[in-house]
Amino acid sequence: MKTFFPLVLALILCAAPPGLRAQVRTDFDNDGVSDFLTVFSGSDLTWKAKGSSSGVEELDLHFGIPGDTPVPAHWISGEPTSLAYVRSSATADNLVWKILLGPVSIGEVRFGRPGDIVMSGADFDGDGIGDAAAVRVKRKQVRWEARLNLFGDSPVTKKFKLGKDGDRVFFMSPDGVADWVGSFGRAGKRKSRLLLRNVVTGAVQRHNGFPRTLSRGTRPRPFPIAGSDGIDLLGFVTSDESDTTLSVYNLAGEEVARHIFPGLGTMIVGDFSAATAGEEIIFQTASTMSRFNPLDADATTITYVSGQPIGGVTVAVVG
Ligand SMILES: [Ca+2]
Ligand SMILES: [Ca+2]
Repeated sequence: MKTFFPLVLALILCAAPPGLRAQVRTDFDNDGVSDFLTVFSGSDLTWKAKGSSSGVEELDLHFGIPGDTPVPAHWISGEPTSLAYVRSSATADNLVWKILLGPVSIGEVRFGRPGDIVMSGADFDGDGIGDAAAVRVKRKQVRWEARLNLFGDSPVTKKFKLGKDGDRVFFMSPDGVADWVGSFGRAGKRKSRLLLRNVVTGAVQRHNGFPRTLSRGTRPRPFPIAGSDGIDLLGFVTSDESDTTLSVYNLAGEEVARHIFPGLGTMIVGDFSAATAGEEIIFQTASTMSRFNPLDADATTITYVSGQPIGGVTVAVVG
């Protein structure tokens, strides 16, 4: 079976439609399926991952301290997913990104400023290597700084404006080729709108069809969920006292799936099942864990794993 498996995997990859995003964001055993990554905060940060093929612990590493923001991604060409975190520097006016390059080798990059919203898990130029963004609001404008191949040998920085104060920023792929940065907010009194910008070409898309409720109230931040064609859907999470609701929209502003998870907890996204098309959601409460595929619209209870789940997409304020 050992020799058979890579062949099957190769066939699946070849059969994928052109342009399908090949980047599986947290894959340590390199089988093309996301592994379940958790961190434990103690005297330091302990990272653990269970391999999707082997089911055994692929890693158990101490890296970073509580308060660091985990940003694992496919940062290095030819390597599986690398562990990394962002830390606000007390002495300098910038953020420090650290990556674990080997058992004792740590790389460091300075990018963004304390208080920025930082993003990882994106691939803005579509080369399969992780890119990063840092976002801040100044004079009511949303100012973006993107760093292509952040931990690579020749990173490229792009600066631009997109969106306005009050928007929720994130990234997603509208074309299945590359991730575009997004700014989601109000459009007049009746609608919500999504602005997308291709970081490399500067092309901008405007999608006006979203219902107004999505940019009112708690204004949930959208997050990307890859569909079967590699084009991302938008996930929105809201909660009341007892339940957590995931609503999934396409770019036309149509709700394509909705699921109510009993309880409150943490949701992450990844390609956690090869059996269902596109990416899945994993939802963890204090005592239960389930997996949900928006296209399949079926939720499955899965074996509980403790620790804080870390998805392959991070959008978080650091500082
Ligand atoms: Ca895997
Ligand atoms: Ca890239």
